[in-house]
Amino acid sequence: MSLHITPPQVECKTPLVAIIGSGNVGSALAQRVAEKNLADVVLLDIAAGRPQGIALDLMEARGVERHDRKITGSMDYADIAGADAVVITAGRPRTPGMSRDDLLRVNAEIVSGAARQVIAHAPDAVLIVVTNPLDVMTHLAWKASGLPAQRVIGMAGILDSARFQTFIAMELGVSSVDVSAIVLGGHGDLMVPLPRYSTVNGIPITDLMDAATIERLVERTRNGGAEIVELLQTGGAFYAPASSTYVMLESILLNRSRIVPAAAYLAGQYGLHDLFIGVPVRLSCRGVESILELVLTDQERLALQQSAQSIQKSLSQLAALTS
Ligand code: A3D
Repeated sequence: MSLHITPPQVECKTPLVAIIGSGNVGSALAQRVAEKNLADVVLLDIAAGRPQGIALDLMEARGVERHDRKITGSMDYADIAGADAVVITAGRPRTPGMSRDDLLRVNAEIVSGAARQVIAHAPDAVLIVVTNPLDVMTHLAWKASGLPAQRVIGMAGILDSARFQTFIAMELGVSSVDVSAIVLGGHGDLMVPLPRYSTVNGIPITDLMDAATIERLVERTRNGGAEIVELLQTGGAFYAPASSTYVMLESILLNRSRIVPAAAYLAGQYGLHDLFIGVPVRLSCRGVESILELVLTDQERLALQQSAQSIQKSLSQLAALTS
């Protein structure tokens, strides 16, 4: 032996993302975070062997994918210590015919339990919630964790907007890259796609398509999750949800200040109080740096209020179920 490479004497701190739930969304997200070299990843699950197996599989791809991120799998929350961001994907996905609200009770317990563990082991992390029903689960995670509202955010708006963006691009036969779309409101049937604020390279889609075509794309967007559930039959979407969550993580960990729609806590903005709902936010290392209040028409404002009422109803239902 003529050459000797000395192992590093001091471990440097690399950003760490903990993902609670190593199912379809969690494992796709872990792959994206690691392969884009954003952060090391801890995958946590209650299913014995699954987080460890996914982590080892992803580790074995490192040489091929040419990155140095460490991916570990665990069933022990102690291993998320030091996480800069934690993503909760733990829960049950929808099955055909099941509404997001059917998931309410079963996922409420899972998410609240996870949020309590997060605060115990990674108290400085920004918390992103993905589990459905999204807006209600984000509210529960905030309550259970006791974190400032700024540091708890729900992922849905980027995904819903990405679906709208895709359908607009497909309809017009243009590149998705040139389409910018925005969807506000809760992640449910009453979500609020905003055609007036959706553009193709700056041109509002209201100048490019007639009202009936836009309404058809809006409906397909509202039904975007269910369309994939019907096709897959054994679970929900996970690639686009993982990509969307990645955008949030990147803006937080790299302090990029991206303006994205996400479920944030409202205290009077848009005339709404004490609930999490999808609005445009500026995401920085501190979480939600600020909330942007778009100028809405009466119709758009009403649609947002109806979406908010449906979230409030689920919150009250849940309170009644658990009292
Ligand atoms: P799935 O592949 O079933 O993964 C869920 C994982 O959570 C499984 O591996 C379970 O073992 C694990 N799990 C269950 N309970 C616990 C617990 N107490 N602690 C830790 N892990 C646990 O589902 P999925 O990855 O397809 O979806 C996960 C969640 O995200 C579901 O609630 C979906 O409805 C939701 N989801 C939301 C969006 C949004 O846009 C908001 C998109 C896609 C999925």
